[in-house]
Amino acid sequence: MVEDTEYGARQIRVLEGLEAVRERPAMYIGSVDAPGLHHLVYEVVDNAIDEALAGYCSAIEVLLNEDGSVTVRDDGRGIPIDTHEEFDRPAVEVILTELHAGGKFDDKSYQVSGGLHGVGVSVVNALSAKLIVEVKREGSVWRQLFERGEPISDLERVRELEDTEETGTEVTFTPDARVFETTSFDRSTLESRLRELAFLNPGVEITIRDRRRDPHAESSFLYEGGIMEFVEYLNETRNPLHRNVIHTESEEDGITVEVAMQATEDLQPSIHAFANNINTREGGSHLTGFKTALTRVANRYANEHGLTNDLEGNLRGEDVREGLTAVISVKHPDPQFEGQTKTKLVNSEVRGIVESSLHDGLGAYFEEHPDTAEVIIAKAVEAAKARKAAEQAEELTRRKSALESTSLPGKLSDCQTRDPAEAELFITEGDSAGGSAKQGRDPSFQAVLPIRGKILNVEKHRLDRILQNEEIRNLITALGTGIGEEFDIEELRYEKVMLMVDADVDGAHIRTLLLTFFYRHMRELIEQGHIYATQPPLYRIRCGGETFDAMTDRERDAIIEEECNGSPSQIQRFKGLGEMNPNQLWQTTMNPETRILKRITIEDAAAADRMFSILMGDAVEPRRQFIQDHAPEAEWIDI
Ligand code: 1YM
Repeated sequence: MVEDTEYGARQIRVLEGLEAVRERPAMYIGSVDAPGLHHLVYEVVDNAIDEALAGYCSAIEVLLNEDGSVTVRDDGRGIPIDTHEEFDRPAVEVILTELHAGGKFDDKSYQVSGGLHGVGVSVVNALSAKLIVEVKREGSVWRQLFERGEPISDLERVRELEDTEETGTEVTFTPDARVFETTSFDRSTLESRLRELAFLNPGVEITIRDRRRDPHAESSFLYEGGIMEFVEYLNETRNPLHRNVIHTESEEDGITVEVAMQATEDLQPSIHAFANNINTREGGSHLTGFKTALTRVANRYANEHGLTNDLEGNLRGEDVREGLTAVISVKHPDPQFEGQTKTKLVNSEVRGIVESSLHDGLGAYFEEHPDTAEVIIAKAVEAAKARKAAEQAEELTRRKSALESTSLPGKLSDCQTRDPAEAELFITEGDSAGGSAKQGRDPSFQAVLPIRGKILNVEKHRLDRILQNEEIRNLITALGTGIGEEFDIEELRYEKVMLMVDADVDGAHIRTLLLTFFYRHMRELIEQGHIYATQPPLYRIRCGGETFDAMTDRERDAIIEEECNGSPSQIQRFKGLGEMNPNQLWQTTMNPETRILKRITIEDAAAADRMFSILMGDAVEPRRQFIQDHAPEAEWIDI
């Protein structure tokens, strides 16, 4: 047996060269699109975070350079430069060229970061056209250069340090355009993850500088209060019900558990669970433990103090979580991740550890702060009552739709195919665009559902109220999935659901309302990539018997200049979809051969939550600030 395992391990080792990484990059970093690209930065930053957790590094800098490269720098001990015995090469070279560099590096007991896929910096090297590492250590600066993972120089001493005590590591890499679909880094995507890392690792200062535009544009994140400040940050756009963030912390069997939470007047929960700094979007044992303890402590307190007397039965978990903002962070010496995106924590012992940690911590907090306990329970009781009303309303719609038997909404122009895999639904703004779409479509696989006016803002209403809205009911019936407890993605009637709105502010508002609805009540549709936004052109330009479509003002100018030598024969501006004739609408927006679609994705649930409460919630000031900050770059806001 032992021999077998060793043989297997050696085999794997041989196969897993950096060549394998270049051949199948997605296996190591998830994808070769924008998320995969940004993952490279996180992978390098993770090494610096590990060094901070070991207690040797307090500042990390990320620079977006003008030439498209990224520099990550820390003030830790510097990657070791002495000769690695097994490889007979400098340790730093081994770290950068060997997958999961083995030997003495494996037993880093403090290493809790590790990255989403935990692949290490050699993968970044393999996927970079160029990489430069500079280490300050032992009184000198050492440098080595690489191309596509191969060293193109030895590790060289480049200069002596004035301050011989100075240490640190700096990695500059240029992502390989042969590997990645895009090589341009998005500052706000990086900022959001770096801010999150700063919350999760209190005391570590993380700075990002974008030198591509303004050499001085920089953001710096340093939170001594850790995840308590994370909760305050998430609640800047919400209305807290009590002043202080509740915080509990404990350690058992080398596993640390930390929870921060604050209840708000809002309806949506905003609960984010992390394991070893990784955002476990698919949840897992830590989240389960959290939910169990929260429900149990709330019910016990409520019963002991007679707060649920006018309620039949106990509070349900979802009642207690309504409007709750919480961050759960566990650190585990050997975390196991599973799930579609490897973001579900499956270590089973964690469940009980988190449960008892919060049970004790929150129980004690409630006893010491009865005012806080009471507002939290009162809110949960209110939620329970609304839930019961919603259940009755749902029962009503169900009975109603049963009566109407095959009751697809009258406004839906359905497609002929009954195979969801090839069917598409276009949700259009207003009846006139709906009319054009209905005439312009290919009815064999394209359905059209016009939505009139503004649908209800679901951010501000509970499910019972939402279900009273006819436009929303039509939408739910057309999709076929049901909603709430009954939601079943298997019943989805269309593979692609397209939001087709005008390219103006009203269109953007309707799109945001629809996205809010999907995000809050049918999130799986977004997560599984079923929701798209169509991108109709703004201009049609004619010259020399040819027609060109332009999506932006800049594109229009480029076409006029390059295709029409400065003198087009006609420029048509489409103000709304309704202005296009059915044929134009088909050609520009609906024809799979020529249309441009944008798939809606959720990169970062915490950022998306915040974004939706900023855009759609009650608080006015954050929205004003957001609009002011983003007005110049507006047009499209990614979630
Ligand atoms: C910008 C990226 O990689 N920093 C970094 C990495 C290491 C160390 C310090 C380090 C670790 C140890 C000892 C140790 C790494 N070292 C290794 C290995 N920043 C960045 N800073 N001395 C320095 O773990 O004992 C891997 S990463 F394996 F060589 F020790």
